[in-house]
Amino acid sequence: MKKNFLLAVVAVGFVACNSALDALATDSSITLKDNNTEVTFSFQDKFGMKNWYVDGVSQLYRQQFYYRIGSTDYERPIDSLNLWNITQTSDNSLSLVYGKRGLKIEVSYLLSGGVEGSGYSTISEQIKISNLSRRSIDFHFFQFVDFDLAGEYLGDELLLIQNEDGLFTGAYQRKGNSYFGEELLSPGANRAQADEVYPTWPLFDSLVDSQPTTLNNSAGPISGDPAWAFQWDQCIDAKGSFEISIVKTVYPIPVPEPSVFAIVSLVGVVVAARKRIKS
Ligand SMILES: [Ca+2]
Ligand SMILES: [Ca+2]
Repeated sequence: MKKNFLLAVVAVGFVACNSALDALATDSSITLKDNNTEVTFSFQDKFGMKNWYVDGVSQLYRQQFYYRIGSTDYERPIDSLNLWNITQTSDNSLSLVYGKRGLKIEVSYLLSGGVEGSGYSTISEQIKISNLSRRSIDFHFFQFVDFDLAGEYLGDELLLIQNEDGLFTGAYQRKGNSYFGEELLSPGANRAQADEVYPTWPLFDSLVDSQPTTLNNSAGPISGDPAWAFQWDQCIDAKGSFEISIVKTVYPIPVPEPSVFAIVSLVGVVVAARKRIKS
């Protein structure tokens, strides 16, 4: 009886999975929606997360995750793995399971839009990397993010944040007097790189070339059309796993511009701005 029940559950899950995968064959993206926000996840054009529209304003050009096993191979986007499962239980959530023999990467997204007209929106991401093999693996995980706040690629300033242990725990980006974009990480990344993506994009190129990449730990501040990448270096035990939590938020700058903008004070300004928005 119990066995039959389990078989039934597996069968239902299989049908749902196949249905979602069939849909992907004709439409290689899924768009999440919540309140004032929508964001799109593409599976085949290597843009990953894109088109984060908050009250109709585009804020994110793209985000993609990459991985490398060992120190001599090159990085690959996670969507180069097999897409094993897609689960969407609501308009604002999505879970994707990628894998190949010996490796599974699960990424879950939750979109939390703000009230209409607030300009506020948050995306939470939970990543779980599982080593299915019987040997430990020297695993390297990369995240590439290119915010173009207010839909304009120029005019942004970016600063990456390190904690007292030297781990990178976040990124703050600002567009003049209009918007902040921020990202917080847990655990912090071992390495990072802030770099320009206009008129050339060496950081992005380094993640899609045929050489192993080690980020150079340049944290900014930089201005223009910045982007950043984080790198987690982790030995994952046989049958073990490693999890990463990421929270992104965008919101308008609600206070008059200080007479002299100092990006090093961004953290304090960000906290004040968020309190005002949430109150
Ligand atoms: Ca590379
Ligand atoms: Ca940018």
